[in-house]
Amino acid sequence: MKIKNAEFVISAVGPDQYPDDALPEIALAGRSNVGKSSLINRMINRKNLARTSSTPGKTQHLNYYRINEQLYFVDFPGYGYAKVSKTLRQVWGKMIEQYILERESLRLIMLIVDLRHPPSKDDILMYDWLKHYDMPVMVVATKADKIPRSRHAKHVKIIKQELGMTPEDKFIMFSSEAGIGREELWGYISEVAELDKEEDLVTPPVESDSNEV
Ligand SMILES: Nc1nc2c(ncn2[C@@H]2O[C@H](COP(=O)(O)OP(=O)(O)OP(=O)(O)O)[C@@H](O)[C@H]2O)c(=O)[nH]1
Ligand SMILES: [Mg+2]
Repeated sequence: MKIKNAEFVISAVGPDQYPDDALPEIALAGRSNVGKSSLINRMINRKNLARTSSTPGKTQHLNYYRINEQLYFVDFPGYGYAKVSKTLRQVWGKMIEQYILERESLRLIMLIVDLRHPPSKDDILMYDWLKHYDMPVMVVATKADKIPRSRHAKHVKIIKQELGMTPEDKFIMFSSEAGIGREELWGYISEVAELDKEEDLVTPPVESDSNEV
């Protein structure tokens, strides 16, 4: 995927603010600090378009990023951050639930987990909930650079097992640091968002002047 253009569009607090151009949307869910914003940055090869931080809970709204005028990444607030008040957490939960269940242009939810650790209780709840509603979901296990390659397979197995994934369920190992999995993930996103891969290669036709006054 050739990134021609990537821009932050809006930090939305509710449906009124979601873009209305009906481009396919790819959402990122996962616990706070797992690496959602970093994954977006790696996908578009920009250092800091999506705000990242070592302080968890930084992303608090639905942050929309438009890529190549073709699709949106929608960065969710991370869950499981203890310091955020319960009321605020409930508001977030409602916003995300409503978005996931009602948003027509939503094409894929990437559940981002940490390859180093077994999925958290919240990860399992989230995955079960998404499967229950038959949502298009995939699991991306990130921070793969943090463990030696020889142990990748073992960690992948544990994550798949704990989440109760079946062989048909989509899974990709990733690293925002090292770029592992980037091409594979773009391949899958292009498929689900029905992006025309040829489009990258085709130069837009030059309009002829002859018809102009
Ligand atoms: N080594 C390594 N570090 C990573 C990777 N992905 C993210 N990080 C680090 O993990 C921390 C959190 O990353 P973010 O991308 O901000 O996490 P987030 O999920 O967006 O966090 P919230 O917005 O708080 O929900 C940052 O310090 C990143 O540099 C990765 O693949 N490898
Ligand atoms: Mg973030």
